[in-house]
Amino acid sequence: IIIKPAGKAPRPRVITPFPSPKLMDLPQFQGEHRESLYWGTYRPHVYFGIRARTPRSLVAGLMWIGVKDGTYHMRHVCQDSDELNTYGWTQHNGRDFGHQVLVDQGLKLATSFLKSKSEGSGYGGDWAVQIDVQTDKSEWDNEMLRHGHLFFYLADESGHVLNLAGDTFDIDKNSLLASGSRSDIGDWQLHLESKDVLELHYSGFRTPHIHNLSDLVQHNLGAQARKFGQLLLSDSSEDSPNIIVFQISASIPFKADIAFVSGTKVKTAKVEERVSRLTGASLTSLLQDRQTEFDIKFERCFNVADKLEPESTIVGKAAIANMLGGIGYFYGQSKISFPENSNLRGHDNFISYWPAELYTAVPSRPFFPRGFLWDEGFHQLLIWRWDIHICLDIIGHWLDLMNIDGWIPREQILGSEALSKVPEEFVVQYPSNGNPPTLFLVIRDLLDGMEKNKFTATERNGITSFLERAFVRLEAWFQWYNTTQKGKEMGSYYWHGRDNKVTRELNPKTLSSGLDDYPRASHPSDEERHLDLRCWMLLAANCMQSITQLFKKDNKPEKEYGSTAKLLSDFDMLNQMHLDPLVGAYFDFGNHTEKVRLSWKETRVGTRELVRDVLERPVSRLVPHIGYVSLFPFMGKIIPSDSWILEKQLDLISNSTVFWTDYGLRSLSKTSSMYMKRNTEHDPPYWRGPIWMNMNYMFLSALYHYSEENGPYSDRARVIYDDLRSNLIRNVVRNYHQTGFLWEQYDQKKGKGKGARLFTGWTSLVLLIMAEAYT
Ligand code: 6A9
Repeated sequence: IIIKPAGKAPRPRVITPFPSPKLMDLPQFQGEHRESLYWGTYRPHVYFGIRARTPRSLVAGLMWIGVKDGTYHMRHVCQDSDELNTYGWTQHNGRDFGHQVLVDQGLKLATSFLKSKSEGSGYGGDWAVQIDVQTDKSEWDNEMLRHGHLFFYLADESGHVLNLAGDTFDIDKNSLLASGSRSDIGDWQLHLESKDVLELHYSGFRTPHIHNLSDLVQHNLGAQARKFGQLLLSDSSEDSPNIIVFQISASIPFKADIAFVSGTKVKTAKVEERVSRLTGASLTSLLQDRQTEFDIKFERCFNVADKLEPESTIVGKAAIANMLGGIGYFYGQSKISFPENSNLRGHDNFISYWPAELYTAVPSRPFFPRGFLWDEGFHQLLIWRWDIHICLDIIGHWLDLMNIDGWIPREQILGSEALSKVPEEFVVQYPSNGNPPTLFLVIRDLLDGMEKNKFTATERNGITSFLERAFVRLEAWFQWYNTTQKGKEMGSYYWHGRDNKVTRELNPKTLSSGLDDYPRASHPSDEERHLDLRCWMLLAANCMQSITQLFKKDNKPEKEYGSTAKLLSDFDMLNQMHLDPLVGAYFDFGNHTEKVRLSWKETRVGTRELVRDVLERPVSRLVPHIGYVSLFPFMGKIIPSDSWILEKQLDLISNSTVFWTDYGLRSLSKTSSMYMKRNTEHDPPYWRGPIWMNMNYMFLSALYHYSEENGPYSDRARVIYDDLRSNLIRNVVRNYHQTGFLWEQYDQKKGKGKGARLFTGWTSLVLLIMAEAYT
């Protein structure tokens, strides 16, 4: 009998938080730590944006007018269609400094961000922005680029009124633009300084919706432009504005320094002193110091100085800078499919998760500016080496998103700004679906680092108390996979949630695996055994066992994880379940036929559709596609170093009709029947050929491991390792310099960057490849 508390409906399990103390309430995340990370460039979806790590923040951002094909365009939210030649952070330390370069046709902008806490500052300290505007030499007589127009805005998400300093501005006399007051930071002021002659205009708005700021400004400008044929804001404001936009116009080149100071009410606030420190020559020199510090820390963390050519070092720095500069803070509620087992993929069958914060690195600022669970594990492989406290803070946020069943939603779309970037049909998350538990990769690294004394005493304590509190959540997470994703046979697992009623997909997708359209059994069933998931489970079990040993908890759970780890690393059992000894390769198992194709059918009179045709009854068997999944046992370093099977893996890897290309290992063998096949009329191949950096990093890690092991194949592993490593680095570096971007994946034929550009999530692992720093 469930006893309901009077008047309250029971909360559905799926939206019930995991009932244990939150990681983010740990002392290490309070006090100085929390304050030091308060303000940041935590709005990665805009070209330049600032906010604080609080649900309803004061936010700042930048827009500018770009010129393309003889017309003006407003730039604000990162959009691929803007076709910037390049943009991204060349330096960023994740805390108090960043430098970004943006090239918009003939226009070149640089945005620098700096934080500083001085005597008198309010909570979180002060910050400054330096914006540098130039044109390319070739555009010096382009009339349209004679003047530059920047729009710097402040918006208060909690609706507080922002006070304009005046009706007109003469910043030579008075640098104050606006002021206000908030409970978190006290009174604040915004100042503008420049050596150049600036023309200043403004507009104020009152609205609760700040995610369509671009429209607001554009409408206002548009109205003016029609009236006066000019691109100037109207110098007007609605009553009690919570958004104010300052238009800064000047002839190019020019620089503008913006200083935000808080705690200004106090007598001893020394506002003038702080503003002058955060603008002009003083700001420039502070920025230079931080640049130097960034370079020194880069070398200290990654040790690449004598390993790399200068053009590779530039890419390595861009990789870590964009990873850190791509960290965002989000607040909101996920939409969860409900009822949980509903197969209706309608928009109304959802329930809201509890309101939650997420501090996370995003995979791609223009395309996927939000959190993704398995991407995060890869991100942290870089971030922990740079700043362990940021790393723990991010992982802590993710673990706090766990529900009472031990489930963490895979994709986090929190808040209206994040939501505005996602088509409706992709928003709802399914509680039956997982995603690879890559956070265990990081935890393994941290445990390993502690054993090898890589951390200072404080860092060590931080990691230990983190893991101590995380333990019950990690246990629940492990159990969630171990129970909900288990297969029919002992020691087998499969990704649940594949659709077995498809009529259009060539092969039903497995989004939860992270490998989306990577081909699996043609007919999803509970007989399936997914090799990748089994290997992830071994990683998780090993990790859980190590943590238990670390804390010497009572022996019972240790035995349990130990026995799961033992079961899953049993080589004979693995081979029995997944190896085809004739090919020497590992495969999924399931209900499968190779005789599936897409063909055009007349469905209604006059409409032709591409539908799935199954030409043969599927049978239970190994699923014969050689690709990334086949290499998981190798990647997991499960294969004994003297085994003939290891030799076979090296054969497959170095075989250019199977994995090998001059640009990295391709995701699916050319010999697979699904190689480069579309999944539907509208779904081009994704994980069916192209080269992905996260997996290549893992394979390099294994090659490196086997090259160091005693065994008959260590020399061969070394040779392959060296070739693969230099192929990957060369190709990513070449693409970066040719196109201005890191890419989501790389084409296996010519090495060309593909998919989302400015993908600075796991592609940034190229830096760890440069540094030869492996998990
Ligand atoms: C689609 C369309 C504006 C796909 O990097 C994030 C994920 C990976 O976790 C996954 O392994 N990417 C990989 O296969 C991108 C997923 C984007 C899904 C959202 C909505 C919006 O387009």
